[in-house]
Amino acid sequence: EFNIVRPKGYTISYHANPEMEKHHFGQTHPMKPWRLTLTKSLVSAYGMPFAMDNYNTRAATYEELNSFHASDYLDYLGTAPAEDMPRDIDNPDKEVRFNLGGSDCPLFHGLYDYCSMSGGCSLDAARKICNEQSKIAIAWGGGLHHAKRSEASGFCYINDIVIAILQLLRCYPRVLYIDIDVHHGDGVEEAFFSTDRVMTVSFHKYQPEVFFPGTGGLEDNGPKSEHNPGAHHAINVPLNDGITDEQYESLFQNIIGKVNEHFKPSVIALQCGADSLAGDRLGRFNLQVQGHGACVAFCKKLDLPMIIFGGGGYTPRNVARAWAYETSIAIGCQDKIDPTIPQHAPWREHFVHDTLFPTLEQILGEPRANRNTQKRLQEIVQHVHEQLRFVSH
Ligand code: V1P
Ligand code: CA
Ligand code: ZN
Repeated sequence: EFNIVRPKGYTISYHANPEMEKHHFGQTHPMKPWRLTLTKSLVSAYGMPFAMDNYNTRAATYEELNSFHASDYLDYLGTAPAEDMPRDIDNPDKEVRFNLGGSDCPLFHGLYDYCSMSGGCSLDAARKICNEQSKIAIAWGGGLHHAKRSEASGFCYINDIVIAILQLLRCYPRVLYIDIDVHHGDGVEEAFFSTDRVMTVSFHKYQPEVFFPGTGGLEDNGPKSEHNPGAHHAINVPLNDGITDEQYESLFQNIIGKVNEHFKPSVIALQCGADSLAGDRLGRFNLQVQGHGACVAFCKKLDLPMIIFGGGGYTPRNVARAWAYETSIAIGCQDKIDPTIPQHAPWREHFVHDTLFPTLEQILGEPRANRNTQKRLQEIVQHVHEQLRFVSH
């Protein structure tokens, strides 16, 4: 039924590597690669693969990872032995190199393969956008925004987004990076601090010393040294607990609409971390599948080529709901989708409620208190507009 006629130039592609999903960070670790399997099975149960080009992606090569990451870091990542217990609990004194082996970034079996597969997934998506074989390329296995050139951070070892954007920069003059994960997209922001060809915009919960990673204040807009073309090209939207769909959508559309007018991107890289949804194990917001998806729909309306990445998301059933719905938005069949999860969907019972759009009451019982005042949200919009006066292409 979703085998709709696709006008030339509107191909949607779905990039995934089923081998990636078999890796485990450890029993108590929040990151569950299996959520990608759950997402794919829901996408398939809805028949969406008929409306897309579907690719089983390869692992990125060492040279490709090396386009961003330092050789000594990659070499260590490739040879560090897997540990069966997180180091800081088991034996706290053992040396930690490159922030590898702590509880956030454990050394698990097949780590290097997992990282290169995530990189390959996003890089394949970027190549399809570069050669114009896809208008929108979906890479739910990517979106690992915290990884630095020589350091793992916050469950991220390889920054597949930076690698994909470096590829886009070979073919497009300007890339707009948007990050709706509940965490600050610090690794991507830092990687492009000194260029005006990439603008980064992250929406996140901000509470330094309390909430990871603690960076991304409203006034942090890139180093303002005299000759830095990248100054003003980092936009941060720091939020408090409990933001609602209505507030988030209005903020997102206002800010991204203005950024689009000033920066005039040639391509969009959208990180869709699903930990900004209500009921996430790590997140603090009250977003529903509809509000999260509205961000994707708004970006699609800008009618630019786009890569859609995954990212965080620690309540797998809600991750699968959001990413399946967002896949339908990319295809353009969201209005035809049956809100009841198909009878034949694998793991149907896992969803608890049989709908794609559970209410806040169904997800949470009692919604989290909303600590975002309209006054503060207006101040944020005001500051962003002022920053954008420095940006004109
Ligand atoms: O808060 C921290 C560090 C550990 N403390 C010393 C500070 N880490 C967070 C990391 C969150 C990473 C999010 C990644 C992403 O943006 C992209 C994929 O979503 C953390 C948290 C937390 N509640 O913030 N680590 C853990 N929880 C954790 C819990 C159990 C086992 C291992 C890690
Ligand atoms: Ca974010
Ligand atoms: Zn996150």
